[in-house]
Amino acid sequence: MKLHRLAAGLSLGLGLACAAHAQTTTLKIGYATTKESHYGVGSTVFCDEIEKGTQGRYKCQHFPNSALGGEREQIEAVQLGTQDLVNTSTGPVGNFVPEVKIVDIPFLFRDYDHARKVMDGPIGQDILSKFPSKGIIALAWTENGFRHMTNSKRDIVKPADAAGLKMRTMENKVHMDGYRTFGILPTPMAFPELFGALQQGTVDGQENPIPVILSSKFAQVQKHLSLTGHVYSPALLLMSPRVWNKLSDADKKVFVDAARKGGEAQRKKVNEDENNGIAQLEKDGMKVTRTVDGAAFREALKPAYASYAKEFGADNIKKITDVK
Ligand code: EAX
Repeated sequence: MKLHRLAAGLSLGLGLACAAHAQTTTLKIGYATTKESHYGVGSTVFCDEIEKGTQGRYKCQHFPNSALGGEREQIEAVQLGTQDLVNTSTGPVGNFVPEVKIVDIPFLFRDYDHARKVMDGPIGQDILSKFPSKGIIALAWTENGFRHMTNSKRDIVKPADAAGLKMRTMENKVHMDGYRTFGILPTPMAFPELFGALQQGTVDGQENPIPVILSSKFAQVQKHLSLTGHVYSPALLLMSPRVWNKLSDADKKVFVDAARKGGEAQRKKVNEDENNGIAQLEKDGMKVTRTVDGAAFREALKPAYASYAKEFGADNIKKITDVK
């Protein structure tokens, strides 16, 4: 009799385990930098939260270090449904959702507090609502950080120092138009190609937040770092509607809450990298120019601002700069 009961217990347990296993959906999440970077930290918190909040029915498989391609490629894959999630800077996003482009304007945000207030407030949340009609679900804002210039040739204090440098930029017209007013020769390039291009000298420099410069080890191929902080680079956790549309309302709430928690963790990591990263980059051999002539960069940018005002509306730009 005992054997019979044991067999019944085992088959029940096995059945439950299989049922549970059968219900587990593994989602592919990609991002540009390492699993230990700000994108990896934010993505890990998001993934832990959805696994917890769905009792293990959803979990992630990470693809760090641009394993699934550049950010534009990954956004396209999410739109097509061949990739489930991407944690990406807004760099290429404006090519899919034009309403995002306004937040890429150079010197638009005063500091991190201002930027985060805008993204978490009505302006930023309204931008997220523009994604579904373009076949992408924007779960939450995460964060890349304020961008600084690096190059192999010279210190940059004022625009004249940057003039003539061949600088890699993201595939982002708002950035490129702005950087041209500094006299820079902008060269748009997908992130995965950047380290090699810097190593071979195909470009003289690039611009990225400290967390990216750190985790991508740009100190190995760039001598000069100038803390220009010329652009705030927001980031987004984007999801494929293919997966989103299958979620129950309760699970949708779990995913959005998890993405917000991931964004908070990512911002915390950006803060840490901003506080400790510059000293680390100096230790790694970079020559850091801490004080740049911000007023001269803003002055140089004025012609681009005229076209930004025409494209986005001066009142819409003012709504962002007025956020206290
Ligand atoms: O999102 O392409 C870039 O320079 C981005 O800042 C990088 O991929 C991190």
